[in-house]
Amino acid sequence: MSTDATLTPPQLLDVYRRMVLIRRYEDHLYLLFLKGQVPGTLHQYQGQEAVAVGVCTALRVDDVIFSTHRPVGHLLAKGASLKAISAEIWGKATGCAGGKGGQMHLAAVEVGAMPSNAIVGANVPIAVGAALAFKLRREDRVAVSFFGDGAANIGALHEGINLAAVKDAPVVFVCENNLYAASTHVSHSLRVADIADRAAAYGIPGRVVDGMDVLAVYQSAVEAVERARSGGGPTLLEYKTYRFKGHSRGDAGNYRSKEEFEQWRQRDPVELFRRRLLDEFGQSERELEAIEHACQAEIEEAVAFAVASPEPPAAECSTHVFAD
Ligand SMILES: Cc1ncc(C[n+]2csc(CCOP(=O)(O)OP(=O)(O)O)c2C)c(N)n1
Ligand SMILES: [Mg+2]
Repeated sequence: MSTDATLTPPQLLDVYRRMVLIRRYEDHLYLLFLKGQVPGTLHQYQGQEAVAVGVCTALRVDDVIFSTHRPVGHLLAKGASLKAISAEIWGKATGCAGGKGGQMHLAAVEVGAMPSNAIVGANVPIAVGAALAFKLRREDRVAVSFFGDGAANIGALHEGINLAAVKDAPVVFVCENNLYAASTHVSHSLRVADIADRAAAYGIPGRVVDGMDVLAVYQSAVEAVERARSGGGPTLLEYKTYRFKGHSRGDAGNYRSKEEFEQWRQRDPVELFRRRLLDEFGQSERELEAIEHACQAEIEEAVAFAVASPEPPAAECSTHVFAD
């Protein structure tokens, strides 16, 4: 099935806005983290923006996404509040998990971003469960599971994808292959060049797509989402991408060569799309700069909100631990 999905000029600019918001927010957090102003740890999304934004642009608000230990990009792409995310990262009462979750446990259920899951591969069966519920209730909704190359060898992932396949569950599996699981290169954990090849074993379509090209991501996601929505069952999409920062706090990424890094940096997804907006889609430099300034202002406002927010009350320490 092939659908030629095109975006209107305002939609194209909104794609750019979300990519810039993710990039600038993550860069800003990184600097504050180095200054010792951000509590906890960070797993950053710079370099992978085209995947989150391309996929989420193919979704409706009431479609749901399930994210990972690297959730900021997915949540912002789905339209989550930057203030609630920031307050959560700062462990404040105004955070999206009341300050109890931190950077790896973000949610914005009101826009379909379900609580992110830091256990590698664990969101796959949960996304399948959500998709089966949509199907049983005859709800016109689709679930998306985001996971990394490192999750591709987790047992629960295979059980989940297989169950989704046999039940024609309305779910899309999005593998962000950024070549590394922490410091382990994919060549040490896989004998196949493409994780998407494994789709054949489940009897579902699998596709390899350039994860640095947001419009290619969008097009492939539209097709997979339409297939899921129309009862055709799941698709396994593998996006070839790269993370520009280390795996987490304090990782300088020394296991990667300068040449490899530079090669991917040349294909910076935000820069690539910016150039296309100017050269191909007739957008003006002024328009793009206005978007960039607005993102910067939103980021500063959100961080100020997080810093000024109150700590969670001590009395709430044991609430939300057991069901009432
Ligand atoms: C089951 C499990 N094993 C190990 C970890 C520790 N861990 C956190 S992230 C990570 C690497 C994940 O790599 P990948 O799935 O490729 O995602 P990426 O970090 O590249 O986005 C590991 C091993 C974990 N959180 N869960
Ligand atoms: Mg990875």
